[in-house]
Amino acid sequence: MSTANLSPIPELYVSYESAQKLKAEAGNLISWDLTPRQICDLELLMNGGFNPLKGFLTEADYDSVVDKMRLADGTLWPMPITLDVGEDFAEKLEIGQDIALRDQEGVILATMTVTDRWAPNKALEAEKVFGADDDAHPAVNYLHNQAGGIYLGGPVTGIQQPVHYDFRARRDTPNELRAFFRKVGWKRVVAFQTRNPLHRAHQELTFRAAREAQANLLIHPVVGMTKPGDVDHFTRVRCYEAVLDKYPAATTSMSLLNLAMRMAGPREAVWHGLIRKNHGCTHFIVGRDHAGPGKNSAGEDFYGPYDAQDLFREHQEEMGIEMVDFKHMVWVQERAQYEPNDEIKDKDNVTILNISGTELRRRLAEGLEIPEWFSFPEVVAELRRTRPPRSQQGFTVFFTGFSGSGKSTIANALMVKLMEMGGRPVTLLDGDIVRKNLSSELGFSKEHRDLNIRRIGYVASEITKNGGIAICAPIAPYATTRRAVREDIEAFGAFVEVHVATSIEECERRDRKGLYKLAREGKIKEFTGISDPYDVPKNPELSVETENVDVDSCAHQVLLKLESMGLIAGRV
Ligand code: PPS
Repeated sequence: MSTANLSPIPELYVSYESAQKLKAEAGNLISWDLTPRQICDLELLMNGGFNPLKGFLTEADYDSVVDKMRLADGTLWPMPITLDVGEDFAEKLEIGQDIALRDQEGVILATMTVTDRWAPNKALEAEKVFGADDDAHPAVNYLHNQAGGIYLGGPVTGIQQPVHYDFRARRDTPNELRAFFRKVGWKRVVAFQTRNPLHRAHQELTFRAAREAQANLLIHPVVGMTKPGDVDHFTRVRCYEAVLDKYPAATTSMSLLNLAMRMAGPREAVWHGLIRKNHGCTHFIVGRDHAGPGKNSAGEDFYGPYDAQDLFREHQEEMGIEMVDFKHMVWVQERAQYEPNDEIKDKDNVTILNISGTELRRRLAEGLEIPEWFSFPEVVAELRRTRPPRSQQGFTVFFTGFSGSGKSTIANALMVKLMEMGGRPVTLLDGDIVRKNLSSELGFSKEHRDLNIRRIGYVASEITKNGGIAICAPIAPYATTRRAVREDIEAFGAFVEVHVATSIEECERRDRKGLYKLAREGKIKEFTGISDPYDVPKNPELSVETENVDVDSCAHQVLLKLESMGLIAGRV
């Protein structure tokens, strides 16, 4: 019967005195401003959550992890933990040089000796680690569209933990948890990883897992980075706190983990297991489609539903943490209790009820009832507070199309119609208005266009977050940038992409501003559709034709779409 070895594990921090000295010296080093994901990784490197790693992976370790889930010395490690930087920054460095790693406010958290610098084969990393080089996978999208082109590797010296102002008492380092388990005498602990609010089915399955493993229970939610679109961690932690009261305090505890998830399914499950082992746990619950990233660009699942359990089982002995497989719990109405779906013998004679994540989101979005058997009233109240019905949430309508396609005209008409309806403030971020007020220094290179669109996206996401309606009408020629903006906005409300599909020939024929003529004469360079690319949207929420259709009808089509999406109701 496995019990935990709860002696402290190595951290990368130096003593308080050394840290003060090092911090002063590090002020003179070239410094790298860490991205939010890198801050999460660094925290777990420094506090031993990623033990046995001693820093960001070297090239040899990276190659080996990508290829066979092992460090170069053969130790099992499934996830490349790499420090990605831009080429300009990488070029400034000498091998062997120390750099300072700063958080986003400029606080020095650590130093790193750069022993390795290389340009990774990202397509290979995507294939091997995430199973496909497909941007529909959130981590592959991150790899190609957000991560820098160069990786730096080398040992890290920890100066201080990243600062968290929220839920401080609920965050524990591996050694703090180990000390807690020692103190309360918990020798067997089963960890439950989650990125979702907990409902009654989760409570039942965690009870069962603890009973099966004869272990205490650690609810160990991820509060670092999860899947884009997830419920924000502030709401989730308030939900967890409400549910925690329903567990016996003597056998259950909760701690928050500042992990940046990759949604890498099977490899992620093994990684999660190793992290929990480092936090002093002996058992780990692995569910169906653990850390699943959703569908690929062909509409199919990236991984098989039990791939994660299979890979975990294969390695659990070596990992030193045992898997408890997650049962799919369903509500049996006649017996008024949750039971594992595959253990119900009298399926024909009983009523089996279940509400999927998608169905729950729909009910919240439409303000429909959420039954008592499904969740706890406190959890539902929290979720309703942050997710009011769609008709009361903010949203963004994002028009895209060629210059002169009619974006601004339709956007203006839509704005007036929405203002006539009332209820929510409406802001128009038209291409020309934005270029005048937010982006006056920018031109039309890819870099500048992207910056322009990211700025629009940022403002629209703030408007959406605060319950308003943002109408954007730039050209926005690049699909990856539009996707990035969509992700930023969907964290707070709906993103409605409207392709104003006027052909380039028609736009040129209209040539309202006389710009096409100038572009043809070569007097305007990089002109979209003439001498610069435009990625036609593949799956916009709506595509409007403007040839032989009046503006009022086009704007009305958008209104109908908004209505069908539940974003506007009879009386707002
Ligand atoms: S982008 O690509 O989204 O940043 O462009 P946007 O901010 O919407 O600006 C487009 C307007 O700028 C004028 N203009 C050009 N468009 C495309 N290519 C080039 N090189 C260019 N130079 C100037 C043009 O009038 C666009 O106006 P709209 O409102 O789209 O008709």
